Amino acid sequence: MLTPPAADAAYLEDLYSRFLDDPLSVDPSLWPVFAAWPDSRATVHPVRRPRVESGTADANLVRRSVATERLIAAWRMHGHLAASLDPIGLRQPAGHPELDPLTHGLTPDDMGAPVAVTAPLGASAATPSSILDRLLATWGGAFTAEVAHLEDVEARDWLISAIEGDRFASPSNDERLTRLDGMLAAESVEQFMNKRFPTNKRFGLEGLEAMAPMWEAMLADAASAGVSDVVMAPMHRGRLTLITRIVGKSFTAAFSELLGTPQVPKGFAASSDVPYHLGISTERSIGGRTLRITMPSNPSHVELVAAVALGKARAKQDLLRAKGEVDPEGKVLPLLLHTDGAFSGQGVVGEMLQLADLPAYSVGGSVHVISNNQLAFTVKPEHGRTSRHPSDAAKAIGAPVLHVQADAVDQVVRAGRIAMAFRARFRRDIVVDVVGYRRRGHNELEEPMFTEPVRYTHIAARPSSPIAYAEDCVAAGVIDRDGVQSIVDRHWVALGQAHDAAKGYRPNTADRLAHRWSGLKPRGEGTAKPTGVPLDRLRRLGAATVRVPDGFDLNAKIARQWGERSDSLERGDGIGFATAEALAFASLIDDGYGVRLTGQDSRRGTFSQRHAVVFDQTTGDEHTPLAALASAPSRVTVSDSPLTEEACLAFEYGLSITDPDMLVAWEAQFGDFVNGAQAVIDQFITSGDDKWLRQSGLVLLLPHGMEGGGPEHSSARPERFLQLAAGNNLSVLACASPANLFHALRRQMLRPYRVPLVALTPKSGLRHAEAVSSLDEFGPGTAFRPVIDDPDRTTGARKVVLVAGKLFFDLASARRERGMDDVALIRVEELYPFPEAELRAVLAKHPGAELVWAQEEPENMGAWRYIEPHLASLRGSESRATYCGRPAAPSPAVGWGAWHKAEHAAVLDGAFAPVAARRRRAS
Ligand SMILES: Cc1ncc(C[n+]2csc(CCOP(=O)(O)OP(=O)(O)O)c2C)c(N)n1
Repeated sequence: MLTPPAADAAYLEDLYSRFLDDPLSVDPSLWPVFAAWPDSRATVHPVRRPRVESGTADANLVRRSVATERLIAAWRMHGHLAASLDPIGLRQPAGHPELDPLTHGLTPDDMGAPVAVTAPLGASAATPSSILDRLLATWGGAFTAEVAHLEDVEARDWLISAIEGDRFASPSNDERLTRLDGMLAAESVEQFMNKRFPTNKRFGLEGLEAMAPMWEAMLADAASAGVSDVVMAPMHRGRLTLITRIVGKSFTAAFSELLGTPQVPKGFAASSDVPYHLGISTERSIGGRTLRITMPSNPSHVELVAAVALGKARAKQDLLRAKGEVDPEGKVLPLLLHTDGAFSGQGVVGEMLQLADLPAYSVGGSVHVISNNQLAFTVKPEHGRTSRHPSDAAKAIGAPVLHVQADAVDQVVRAGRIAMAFRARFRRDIVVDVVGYRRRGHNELEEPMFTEPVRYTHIAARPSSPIAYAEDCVAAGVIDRDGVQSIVDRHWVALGQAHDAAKGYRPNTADRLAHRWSGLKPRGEGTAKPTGVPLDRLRRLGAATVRVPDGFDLNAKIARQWGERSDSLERGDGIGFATAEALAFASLIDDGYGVRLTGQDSRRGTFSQRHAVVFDQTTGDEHTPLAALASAPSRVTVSDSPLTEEACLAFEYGLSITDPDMLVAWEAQFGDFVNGAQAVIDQFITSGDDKWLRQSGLVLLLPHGMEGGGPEHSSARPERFLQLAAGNNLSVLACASPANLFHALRRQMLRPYRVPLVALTPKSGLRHAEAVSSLDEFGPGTAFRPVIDDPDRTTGARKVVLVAGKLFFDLASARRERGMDDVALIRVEELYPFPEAELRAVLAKHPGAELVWAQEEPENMGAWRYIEPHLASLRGSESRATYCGRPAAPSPAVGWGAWHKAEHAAVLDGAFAPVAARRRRAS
């Protein structure tokens, strides 16, 4: 290699640096000399193309150099298509024409000739041939990456430099020994399981054991970078190794779970979950530092838990922020584990990735690791996705992707370490795709030869990944065979001992309400602190919700709306839903709680009712009046959300199970759209405490009501929530009283436990003249009223109509029109828990009255089928309640306005008609 001559070194250095900046600025005869100099300053320095006359020697040099530049760029962009990622070797790399020197006009004769380019680090000479060798070694082997799509040039060049500069590529013997130990430990766990738990599903790690030393190295790097909390999103693959060896659960506890022993004291009521869904929180000491590792429990539904983990990470960061931590993102790391079929297949992954850089959701970047065994149960990649790699969705957010072949153990660890270093430096998402195989079936009970005979014949003939690595280590003199055997023996002895101990292992406490939650009680125990607030405080807080900085150019319509709010507070009556909600939030913040509200258009409010964030009409500056009440900025968030329900709701759930002192509310744009997150509702929100003993006080605000909006702007499907309600797992409300919504929101924080609240919220009711409360109803001594008696007919009614939500106002006006004051209209504001005592007391005041349940929804929807048995048990079979509402229908609402009106009129008529007439109509 040419090096600068001793004489005139400074002059040459100067020329060299000018050459690096612009080759045209130096004599072309120096290009080959300078091109071969080692350049520590830049590996990807742009070299502008010189203008020279064609046909000369210089012209050939330029042609070769330009072509070589293209070749280098092509490898940095498409090298992943040439990499050997399949350890079995059955899936050949796709290749790409631009990886071929000939495509760029480089002939065999050119390959040994000098070129004037800044060669990749490690190229032995500045010739196309040496450069190609280096490109092949760095991008086309067992490790490769996709970085060309990064817009951030510094981040891209850092990665190229790490890759071409062989960062973390030379482990010491001690490091290799540690890795070998991790590999053999993983293999021992799997084999032990095979022997002792042959019929348990375990979703083995075999074929991807290199993940174990990679995870361990990643945690070590996190600890040494100052991370104190790692929030891990788990996955099913390799779960037992992950939770024991990496997260730190004892093998005794893990085996006890696998033996089917309940992990709660005798007599404890909870529905529980299968062992491979159970999360854990541990503290590990790594390299002299303590790392808290949190792994939330997860349902079978793949990938949902990743968004939950993100929400947890954000909550932890926000709590640190509120305590004055200047770099909470440096302290809390989301490490999200995925599997290949799930990552490419599940839509929630794309939704979750899109949260990465949004102010209300960002966590300073997540490290994603995909366990890619190239099969999803029995589905092969060619049937499971169109994209080249399972990781391709991550490129949409500009995340770099490192691909690595799983049998190249040191490269796998290297990939994990580069990802950690990248996140630590750039605070952005990065993906590691570990491509291996699955030694057995999807779980250990199924036969892979049914669908993958060729692949599995090859797999059966291969040594396991840990054994192959052990052989490498023996060959390299890192350890001898006896040493390997003694590692294996040590693991087997430990596993055997843990298994013996597991047989007698009985936890005497349930894992719940720890740490930040220790002041809370189990669900349903104890009563709420008073939710009423002194009236002068309410007026003060109400004023704060409409305060803007001096000189703020407030929109005139909002100013008018806010003026009405101020007037109503001053007068002490006419307080509508928007003000009630603002008072609930403001008073909770004033009490010291955090408040977070997100949803599509939630800052303004779908119905232009909220204006929790206002915008200066001249400058566009935004202002959040509630924030002024907060003890720290991170305790109040009002944010619009992306147009997703599933990932957003999962994220908010993650926040809600982490910070019990934050009212976390998510609002559907219309309640109808909440079903996009049905899996989150089923698997986490309604059942999480029952399965995993993790409480959530999440609030779902779901605009609901049949107002002619058609099938998808009418119903939040209350029937579904009511079907999911059991064991006090939820509150389901349909408030017609603004004061009641105020109390319900406050109750979420003021009761001694947390349960989710599903509130059907008004649409037209937001501006309904009668949908108002007086200030007194918010004051001291007032509380949430599950049932509101009829002030106009308190006793002796001929008929009692029970109703939830805004239909009450329509019925009240229909009653006035008809002059039927012998009918009592009772509002059932809380549908679940069923307010049995309150209803019994009210009904007792109308002995012998005909009882009607009125609803707007079709008979197979709404609350009827849920509430009818409850009413039957209240009244006995003699005087069962009858139904008044729309007939059963497949779709919740009609589309034509005229039909809607006719249906609505029929519901109102029916409520006041004699029973027989209503029966006639129904038939
Ligand atoms: C949403 C959802 N659909 C289907 C399943 C059933 N299921 C569990 S694992 C699995 C295959 C997952 O394949 P992959 O993501 O590649 O992970 P691997 O098991 O191969 O490691 C399927 C279909 C599920 N758990 N969740």
